[in-house]
Amino acid sequence: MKLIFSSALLFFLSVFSSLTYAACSFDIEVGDYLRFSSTAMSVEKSCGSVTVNLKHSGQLPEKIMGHNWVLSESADVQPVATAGMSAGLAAEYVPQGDARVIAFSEVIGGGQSTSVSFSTDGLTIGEGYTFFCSFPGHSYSMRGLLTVKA
Ligand code: CU1
Repeated sequence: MKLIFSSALLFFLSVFSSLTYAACSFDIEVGDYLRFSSTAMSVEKSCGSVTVNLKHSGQLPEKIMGHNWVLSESADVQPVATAGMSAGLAAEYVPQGDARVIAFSEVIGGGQSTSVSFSTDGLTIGEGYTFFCSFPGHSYSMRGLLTVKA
């Protein structure tokens, strides 16, 4: 009886965790520090569209401790971040019209929230994607892996 209960519990836990882990909508929090609340995301290609809700729970303004959420192929993070630095805050620290940028949110400061939605059509299962903050100097520590499942 105890074994059946444990198995049922494990089953529900695994269903629950797979539901929360490979989702189509994500809440990510940032603050007055260089870290995302999540460093790994798993999306399903069948989502069609994925939404990332970014919340800055700090107090510093965007000019000093701004954060955004940018997605590119992992190999493109460094060149995109460098180009974003030149683009400046008015361009959300993202190079305009750059095909290497798959999705990006605006830069927000303390107390602000934003969200970005993007299509999963252009994402390839098994490809390495990285999300990062393109505010100057942040991409080294503010980054995480995005995995695409079927
Ligand atoms: Cu940042």
